[in-house]
Amino acid sequence: MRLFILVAFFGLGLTQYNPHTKHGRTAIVHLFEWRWADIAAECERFLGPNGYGGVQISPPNEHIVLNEPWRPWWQRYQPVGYKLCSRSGSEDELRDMITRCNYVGVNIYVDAVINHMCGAGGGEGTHSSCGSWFSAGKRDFPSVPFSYWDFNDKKCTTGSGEIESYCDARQVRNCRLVSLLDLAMEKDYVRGKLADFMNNLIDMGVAGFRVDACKHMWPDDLSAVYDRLQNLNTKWFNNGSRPFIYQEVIDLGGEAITSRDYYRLGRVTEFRYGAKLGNVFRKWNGEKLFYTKNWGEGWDFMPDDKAIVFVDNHDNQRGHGAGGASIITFWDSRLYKMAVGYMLAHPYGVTRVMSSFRWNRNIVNGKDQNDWMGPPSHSDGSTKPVPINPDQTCGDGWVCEHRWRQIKNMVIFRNVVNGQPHSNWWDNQSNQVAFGRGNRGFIVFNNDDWDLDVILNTGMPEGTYCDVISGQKEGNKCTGKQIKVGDNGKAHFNISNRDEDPFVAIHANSKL
Ligand code: QV4
Ligand code: CA
Repeated sequence: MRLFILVAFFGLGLTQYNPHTKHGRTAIVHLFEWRWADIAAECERFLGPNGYGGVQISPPNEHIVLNEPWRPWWQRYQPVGYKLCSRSGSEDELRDMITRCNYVGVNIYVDAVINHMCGAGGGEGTHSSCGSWFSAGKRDFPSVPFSYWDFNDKKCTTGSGEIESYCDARQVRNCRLVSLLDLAMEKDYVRGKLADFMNNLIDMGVAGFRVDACKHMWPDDLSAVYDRLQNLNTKWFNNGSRPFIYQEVIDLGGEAITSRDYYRLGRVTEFRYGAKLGNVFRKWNGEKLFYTKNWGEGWDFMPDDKAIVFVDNHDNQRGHGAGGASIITFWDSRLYKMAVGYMLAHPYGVTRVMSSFRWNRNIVNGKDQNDWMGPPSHSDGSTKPVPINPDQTCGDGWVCEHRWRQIKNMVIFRNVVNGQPHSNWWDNQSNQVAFGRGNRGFIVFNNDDWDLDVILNTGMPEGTYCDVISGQKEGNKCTGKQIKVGDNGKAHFNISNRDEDPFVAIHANSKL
């Protein structure tokens, strides 16, 4: 009984670490800059049926609208207020999306921009996504309302009012990040407005929040806001469920602020994960795939139960934020499929898959001149819908990595092996490795410049399995390679380094 009470108590208290995904689903996808109407359709026609647990959406609240540059994607990281109309659609469309996704068991996580409002140079007028008037110069946002005394201008001690050094925690949290007007979050009034905004979304049925720019907010201020959040809507979630919180903190070491400062509040983005995995698959800095035998905490990443992991995100895929050149994106699709496959096969962390739009990448001296470009849009700046081609890929510049067969099938793999231990590791002391997940799944990578030809212990029951990378099981047929596992659990793998995708994955549900 005592144990039960203890478990029940912690079970409730700790649920901000739990994504509350349904039906044993384990991965979420960031549908970057998608319209609400398209996300609703995607939940029903693709994400639900293929076992995606949730969607991270772009910021849903009112944001600045910029002409120079023309409608950059990052205008949505410059809030003007908390009305719920944005480049992705209206409040009604947002509500409809949340409901329809919930009906098919796909959660919605909101990107919450609460550290700041728009840039100091954002001007004055109604150039905002719902048409609300504001004045950046006067620090006046009447639709909230926020005014001069709700900002940190006086508290920041740098000459420019900007963050000048990341070695000084007070600057990082009280000064302006790239000129963005910094909110005075120690104020009860400001905390209340932020909590109201988030509670409104909880009422509508969202499952949690990706909290933007947490490095720039004091953990105690964040804690005060989170404490005011209601439990999740019981129409969709268990009684007493706390909103899932994952906090954006870019910690690659060497700064005053660390990820650790935020563990007690919720999960935290593990940016070392994608940076290191990029080095490993690119074979930079002498990295080799076989060094990943102790991938996860063994690589000095944060504790497993605190981490949210991803290969790339909307910033570092275009040189924003940090993480640098090693980050692998859809532009390097062959490596990308392997890296995402590795992430999804490995038990560490809550996993997030990126889904991007293409832009006219133009790198000059290491910097992309077009890193600002917004999503595929009409000439009036409105975002284009996501058309689905007959072969199930997306059109009009939407990349839809989450629909790529190899990635989609690895999301299913992760669900099938959920809860199983990392097992049956094998490597060739170079860039060929294999591992299993108990007796439910097995994956083999060949990232060397020669063929792999080896008999391995898979830990799987005897049978013929369909490789879900080169193809997939369709009815009783396999459209890809077939792998025969003997009664001793052993199987023969042959992966040419010239294969379209030099890796193979089998799982309990791909058995023929
Ligand atoms: C510019 C200059 C300033 C100058 C100002 C004058 O850079 O020095 O003072 O003009 O007006 C955009 C522009 C930026 C501009 C700024 C304000 O890129 O040049 O300032 O707007 O007008 C995104 C983009 C930013 C963008 C911002 C707001 O990445 O480029 O800034 O949106 O539109 C750190 C943080 C981390 C952050 C990361 C990018 O610790 O938290 O940088 N990541 C998150 C989001 C990210 C977002 C923000 C935070 C801000 O993931 O997408 O920034 O909400 O590592
Ligand atoms: Ca701040």
